[in-house]
Formats: sequence, structure tokens, C-alpha cells
Amino acid sequence: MAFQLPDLPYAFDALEPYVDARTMEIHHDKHHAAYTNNLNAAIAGTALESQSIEQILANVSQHSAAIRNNGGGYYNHNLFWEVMSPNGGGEPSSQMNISKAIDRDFGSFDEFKKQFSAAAATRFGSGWAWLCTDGDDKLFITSTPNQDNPLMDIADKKGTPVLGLDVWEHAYYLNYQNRRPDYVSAFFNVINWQEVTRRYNEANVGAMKV
Ligand code: MN3
Repeated sequence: MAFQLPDLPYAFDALEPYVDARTMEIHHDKHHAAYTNNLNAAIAGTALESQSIEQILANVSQHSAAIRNNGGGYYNHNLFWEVMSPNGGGEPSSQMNISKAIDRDFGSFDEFKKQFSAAAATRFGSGWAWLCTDGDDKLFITSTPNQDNPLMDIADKKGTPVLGLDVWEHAYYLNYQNRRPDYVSAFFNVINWQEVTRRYNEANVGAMKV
């Protein structure tokens, strides 16, 4: 069963003015499609065809560079589209577990925003910034190069991503050119906190402490 490119959950222009329609179209239809097709080509005829993407990433040190790069690219963009929404942005409702956990683990939403933005701004070259949970309810921020992510056994800090931000130039260059910090700031206007808290709850079943 080959991996499928998911449809975007909104129109290409739905996140304007924060993310422009042309960027969304190329990013989804070209970049994400290529990761998906290249992943399928890399696992064709192997036992990995019957594994989930999470299983493949958890043992990625045993696989080829093509599987690491394209498997990561496939998973990361699946998450990325879902953690943005035209109805998103602002701070998570204080009723959401993710809001309570952010206050507990970072002190305040503003402090979380500062640390996440710094992780995104300082990731050298191409990569991702992540808000993750460790499976024992705790949140942490990390970043990864290229299409790596914290599910991979080769990651410096391993965990389950609940929010991710693509800081490859292909994600922002048409609209923001070299101004990555402006793109990172704009991202906070489209974060889908309903989805982030859903992922946080799902990753901590049986371990929730908030
Ligand atoms: Mn990308």
C-alpha cells in the first residue's frame, strides 16, 4: 500500500496574507508530492511497504538516505498542513490541555512563543522547529535539519511532534525572501490549536498530568 499525498484541508489562498496561495500550491502540489512519490519509490518491493510512516521513521538509521529524506518530508508536511488553519492563530483557549501544559512547562504563552521562534530563526539552513511531547506529558522545543524529525531514532531529542514549522526557504521565500523571522511571526496567526491539543492529548494517553 503506497503512501498517499493528502489533500490540503483548506484552499491554497486560505492562509493569506500570512502564507500566500502560490507558495501553498507549489509547496503541496510539487514539494510534498515529490517527497511522497520518492518515498514510495524508495520502499517499493521491500518489507517497509507494510509499515506505518511512524514505524519507518523510528528505525530510520537502518534505512537509506532516500527513505530518511523523503519519509521525513512525507510525515512532516502531513503534520504541517494540519497544524495550520484559516480559523487558527492567537493563543490556545485556557480550557485546552495544551494551554495548561505550555504554562506549566514554559511559564507563559509569551515565553513559549519566544523560545519556539528562536528555535525556528536559528536553525541554520533548511529544517524544522518543533514543539514536542515526551510521552510522559512534558513539552519541549527542538529543531532538526533537512527533513529529519523527533520521531527518528537519529534525532538529538526524541519525542512526538505536536506542532511543527517548516523553515526551508521553499516555505516562505516568494513572500518573505530572506526575512525568516517575519514568516515565523506570521505563522502564529494560523496555528490550529485544536489540532495541536488533539495531538498532545493523543500522545499522552494514560500519562496526562495537566
Ligand atoms: Mn516544505
